[in-house]
Amino acid sequence: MPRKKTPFRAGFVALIGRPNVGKSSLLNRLLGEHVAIVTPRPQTTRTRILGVVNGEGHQLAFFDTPGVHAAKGVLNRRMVEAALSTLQEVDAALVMVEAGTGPGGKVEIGEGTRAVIAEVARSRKPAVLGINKMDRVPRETLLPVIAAYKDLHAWADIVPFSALKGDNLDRLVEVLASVVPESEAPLFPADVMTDQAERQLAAEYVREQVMIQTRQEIPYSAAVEVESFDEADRREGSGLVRIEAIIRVERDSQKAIVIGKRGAQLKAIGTSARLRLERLLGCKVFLKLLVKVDEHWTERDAAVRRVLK
Ligand SMILES: Nc1nc2c(ncn2[C@@H]2O[C@H](COP(=O)(O)OP(=O)(O)OP(=O)(O)O)[C@@H](O)[C@H]2O)c(=O)[nH]1
Ligand SMILES: [Mg+2]
Repeated sequence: MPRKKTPFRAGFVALIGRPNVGKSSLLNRLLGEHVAIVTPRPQTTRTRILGVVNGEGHQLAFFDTPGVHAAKGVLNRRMVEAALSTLQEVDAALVMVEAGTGPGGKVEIGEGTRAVIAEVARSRKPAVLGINKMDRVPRETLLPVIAAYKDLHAWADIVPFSALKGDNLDRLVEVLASVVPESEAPLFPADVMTDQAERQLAAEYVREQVMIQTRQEIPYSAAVEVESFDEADRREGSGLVRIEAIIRVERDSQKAIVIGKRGAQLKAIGTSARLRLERLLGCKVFLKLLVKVDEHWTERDAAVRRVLK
């Protein structure tokens, strides 16, 4: 008897969860490219980011989303809306939480995480629970974490993994591929990896360094816009791309900090961002950065819309 062919499966999967649980790290790890910026701070991702993963018999189109939090201010509200509205457009959700227990081994599931799970339940989409950062905890502490989450929702499955180390990601992808629909054909051609244009990534790499290298409210007050992206001297695997970008902050005092003493801070931000960009573009990069004050832009609708476009 001829063996029945396993059907091809393809679908959109939302990566959703509280800020800082490792959603963007997972996307990058699965793609093997830095398409979503990652920092140790919460609220790093501001818009939805597509990343397409192709495997044997399946294609998973992930949407990385901003972390869901009790948002204050226009910018943060828009970020949370972007995350939650993504749930309506996908075939399945990967709800991400972090491994780990509180004092005395007690598993604490916060209000925020419960709210995310409630939204996922309301969407009625099949959901997998992903317990990330398993590299940080002894294996035996995973069981009580799984037990605590098990009854909170009718999960399609629960998978612990480490986006950082790559542990158990094969299993995660296998589970996700089993919950997306059968499909005649892939959703995207094989050469599509992300919707992030190089110009956008350039702005994001600069913002990543601002977030990593500055403190207090600056990471949340900064937006980066690429003014020019000149590739006239770019050659396949060599040459030069000239990029000019503006870092917008909300106050004069923030501008002074981002520039630093004799421009030292701005230089350090530029150097780190340039190195990542050179890796992405495969050529030398000349990166010019300017800092401008745009008073309270995170509170102004039109300014926020421009940044999130
Ligand atoms: N130890 C450990 N750290 C991780 C892992 N995955 C992510 N991280 C770290 O967690 C922090 C947050 O990672 P992100 O990927 O930016 O988290 P996110 O969920 O996208 O955060 P937002 O965009 O703010 O919602 C970074 O410092 C990562 O290096 C993991 O598997 N293990
Ligand atoms: Mg993120």
